Amino acid sequence: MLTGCVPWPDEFAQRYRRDGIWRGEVLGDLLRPWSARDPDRIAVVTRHGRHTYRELDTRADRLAAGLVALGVGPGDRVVLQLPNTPDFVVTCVALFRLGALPVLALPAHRRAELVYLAEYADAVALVVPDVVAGTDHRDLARAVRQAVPSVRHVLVAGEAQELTALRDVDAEPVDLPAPDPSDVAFFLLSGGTTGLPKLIPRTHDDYAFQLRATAEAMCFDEHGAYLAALPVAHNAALGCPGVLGALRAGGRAVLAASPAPDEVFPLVAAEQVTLTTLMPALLPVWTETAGIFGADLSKLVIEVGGATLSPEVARRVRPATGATLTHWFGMAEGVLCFTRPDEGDEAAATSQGTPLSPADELRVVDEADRDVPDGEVGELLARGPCTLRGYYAVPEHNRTVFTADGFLRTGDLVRRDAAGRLVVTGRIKDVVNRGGEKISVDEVEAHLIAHPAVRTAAVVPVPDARLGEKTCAVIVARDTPPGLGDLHDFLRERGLADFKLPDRLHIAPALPYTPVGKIDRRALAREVAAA
Ligand code: J2J
Repeated sequence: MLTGCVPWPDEFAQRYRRDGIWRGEVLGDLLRPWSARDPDRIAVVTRHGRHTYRELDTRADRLAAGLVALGVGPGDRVVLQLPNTPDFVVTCVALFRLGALPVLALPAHRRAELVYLAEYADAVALVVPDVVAGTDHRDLARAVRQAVPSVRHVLVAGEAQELTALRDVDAEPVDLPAPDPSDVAFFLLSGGTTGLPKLIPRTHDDYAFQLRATAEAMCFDEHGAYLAALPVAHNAALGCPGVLGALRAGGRAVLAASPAPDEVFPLVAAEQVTLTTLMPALLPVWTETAGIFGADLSKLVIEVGGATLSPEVARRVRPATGATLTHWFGMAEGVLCFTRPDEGDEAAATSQGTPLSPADELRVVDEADRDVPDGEVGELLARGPCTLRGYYAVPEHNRTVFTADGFLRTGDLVRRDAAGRLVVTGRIKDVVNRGGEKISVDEVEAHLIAHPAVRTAAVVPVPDARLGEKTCAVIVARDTPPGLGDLHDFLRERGLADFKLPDRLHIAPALPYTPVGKIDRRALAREVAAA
């Protein structure tokens, strides 16, 4: 396995193989069977065009060969920041085929995040779009290349200027040795626990299982059409079953540029979409506007998760739209719990269901790691065939976030309801969940403290009706306190993604600390709420 990654112990790996959970499938084989069987079958659809399995399969082979010619090889890391486009799919599959490892950056990431990811992964290449919604990603890429010497290539989907155009990375297909299915296929970014966000290695075996099992659970097969309304770089839209699972099953992946009703509803109608994924904050928008767009959602199953979903919002979905809701608790780390489409609306409104597979082991524990009785709240610990055994290249961090016997400490508080379903009740990790976008408070605080007028700073969540939570920066100033606008300018200048800019500012004379000298975030959140 790639250095810096933690394999499953042999005993577990053997059991997962023996039980047919891991089947030795490699992700580079995506597109191949359907391209051979039914070449003209539609694989990917956008507002701009339709692409067949054969077309994408051939393009992936040629891109893989072109990457080899550039010197990109097995085990190399490539930071991939592409929006929901066929290029995303083709580039991922090409990298899987040659055994190079995509590191999936989000479209919202800016210079600070891209530099961090490229450095952390020691990436050899960066793949970006040209311009998206006014942001020139080529400028970001140039800055990354300058800051991170390991980055030898910048590939641009679209107008490349002096950089290399992705479309020109093209060569006659070559034979490539298949990667070992137990090895890492790509990296996802963690929503965070403590400190800076970490990289999550996902293996061919474990992700292929996730794609297959989630598709089966959602009854998604070759007749299905999956709508990616969220960024495909996020686990929820990538592989639950998401775009990759849809392609594995021989269905269609419909790529939307955004989850806005005028973007998605025409696609739902034209492509007869059967499955999609949403964050809770968007659900009311869809429920309220489906009628206006005349959208028939009665055949649609919506997976909702990523942040707290209110039962009232959930209960309105079927009456207003006819769609079936499934409620998910997911982590890019691999833990997945969800209600199945046939479990009934009340289960979906009030719980996050049951684990993906019987091989998933979930524990709910108290502060001393003792299992709490059913019905009581505790931290969720998880171990299983697609739950990682260690974050990439952070052995010390791994010692604290995994138990000695390999359970991941999720940092989420949960209980089991009377029917044995999981219910998420809160969180003990230092993350703000802003409508499903995870913000590591340590990361933002480190930037805030660099501001000359800031003596010290903390970031805490504040309740928000639409997003569930927003961020509040609590600042202890050196002299004249900065304004929120100043802080935004400063953080943008430092290259931070917009969704991490604090929504509110609170100036305090000092921060409260716990007896062990950590910032007392609970007390601070109370202080901010009372202000
Ligand atoms: C409250 N908090 C939740 C829920 C996740 C499917 C769906 C979501 C994600 C995802 C995903 C929650 N209620 N229903 O990867 O495949 C919070 C928890 C969790 C963190 C993980 C998927 N569902 N959360 O959101 O890696 O705090 O994955 O630990 O982005 O989201 O975030 P992320």
